[in-house]
Amino acid sequence: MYRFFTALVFFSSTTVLANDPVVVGQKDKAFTVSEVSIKVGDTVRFVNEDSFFHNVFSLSDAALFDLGSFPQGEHRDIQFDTAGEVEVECAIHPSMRMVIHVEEPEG
Ligand SMILES: [Cu+2]
Repeated sequence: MYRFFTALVFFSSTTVLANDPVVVGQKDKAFTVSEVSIKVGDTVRFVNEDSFFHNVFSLSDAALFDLGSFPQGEHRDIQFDTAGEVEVECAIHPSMRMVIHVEEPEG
């Protein structure tokens, strides 16, 4: 029973990560998740759910980027091509931080 459950979870999460963006919200001046694990090649979508602007940027070696600032309801996508740990921040709200673990694909 336990084996079956594990296999099911693995299958569904792999399917989602391979095809669809991993969604991370920005709500109440915070990222909706503090950490997320993805595979190399996956895309993360940042969605602004607040009524004011947010920004998304990272100074990490594995992914150096600045997606700019955007208002409520808008989103920005970014694909991760290098394995490593990516610290993501918002330039407007310094307390907003989260970490993306970009892992090598298995097998
Ligand atoms: Cu912000």
